Amino acid sequence: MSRIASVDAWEVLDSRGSPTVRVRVETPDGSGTFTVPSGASTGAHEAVERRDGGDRYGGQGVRDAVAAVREELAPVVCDRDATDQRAIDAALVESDGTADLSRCGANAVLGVSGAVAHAASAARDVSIYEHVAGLAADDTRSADPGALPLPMVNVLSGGLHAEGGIEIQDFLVIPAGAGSYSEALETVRGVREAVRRRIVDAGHRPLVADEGGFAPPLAGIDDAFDLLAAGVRDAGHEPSREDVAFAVDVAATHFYDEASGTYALDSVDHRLDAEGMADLVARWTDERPLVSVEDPLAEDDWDAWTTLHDRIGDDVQLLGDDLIVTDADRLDRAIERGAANAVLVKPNQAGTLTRAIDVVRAAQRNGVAPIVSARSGETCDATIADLAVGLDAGQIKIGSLARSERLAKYNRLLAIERGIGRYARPTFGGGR
Ligand code: 2PG
Ligand code: MG
Repeated sequence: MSRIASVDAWEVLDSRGSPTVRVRVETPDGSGTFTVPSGASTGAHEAVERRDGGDRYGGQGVRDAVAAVREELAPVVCDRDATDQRAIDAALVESDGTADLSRCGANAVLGVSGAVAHAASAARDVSIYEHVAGLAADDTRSADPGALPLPMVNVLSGGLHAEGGIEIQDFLVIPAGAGSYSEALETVRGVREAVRRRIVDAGHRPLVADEGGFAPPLAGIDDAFDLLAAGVRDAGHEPSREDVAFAVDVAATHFYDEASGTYALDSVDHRLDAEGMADLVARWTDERPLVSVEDPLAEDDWDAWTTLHDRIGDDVQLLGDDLIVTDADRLDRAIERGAANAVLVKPNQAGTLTRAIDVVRAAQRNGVAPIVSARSGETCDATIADLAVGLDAGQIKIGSLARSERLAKYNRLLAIERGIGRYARPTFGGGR
């Protein structure tokens, strides 16, 4: 028992220089701070972040969300036991009163929820990942933390994260053959550096996008895969499912035209319908060591997801981000329909830590692989690293091995590795 004595909030800037909410929660036994991230390629069904509008920061200010924390949410949680995350999150959701948390703002609600977890772990004198493991314990799961997650790391960026680049948002590598988390980072660093060299040798500048991935001029999707494969070989590895595998985040909703039901993919030179997208993904999985495909179809095209899943089967991770938006009901629906076999987990899509934890546990119980993920707008808050370990998620997606808001999380995992040697070995598409 550690009663919350005070809650403060203020506006800070994220990795894109956009305002975001930072919250501090104090108890007599320990205090904690959490900073809310923010997406660019957001799903329509995410919990809604509150922005001020008006002139400040082009309308992106969060003073109203900060005021909601101080004036509305602080009185709700003060005097409550910080270690009872579930009760606190339920009270926050009830006080907001909307399903998508749009009244106070999901950025206000998650800010308090996250800071409470930090304060509670400080009060209990345990690491966040240990605290989270305790929060996730139930009849089928002990309170022990899990293994270090396998990272999927962005190397080439496009879509809304690199305007003017290729439509596909992320080309990532998964160092499947590494024997430990730290070895995985070393492998990825080698690949990223080799890709950087090739970009420079081709006469381009190795400029990075929102998540630190390179965004060179590329002739098309195959060109991107070829560059990735060449970088892997230059680094002394094999582009293969066993050594360095590939992943993509297509983020297809952002080039989907609802009126015509087609996907506008200039880089393959035409508009594709859902079947055309499925053909494209099937070709990639045949020709490339691709083990994970995120959002290859639009966020509400449920039937097309099921058809694609039936077609490519479970050798590949079919990963729902905008499709599921870390929402328990949409996860249920994806499971019922067989629409996906993996779910991206972003706490700010859900709006509270408890909701995010529940989605991970529901996924694990149903053989769906949870991948804990950062947003494209981040700060040096490293909480998701602890979440991945505490929940034994098995995989994590943070962005590239560049930019301090990304490295803060990779480096947090290196610190956790000093206490936990276990390293996850997921089977892609097969659940866990
Ligand atoms: C995604 C994320 C992170 P954003 O689509 O998976 O890469 O991007 O935070 O912009 O939604
Ligand atoms: Mg995504």
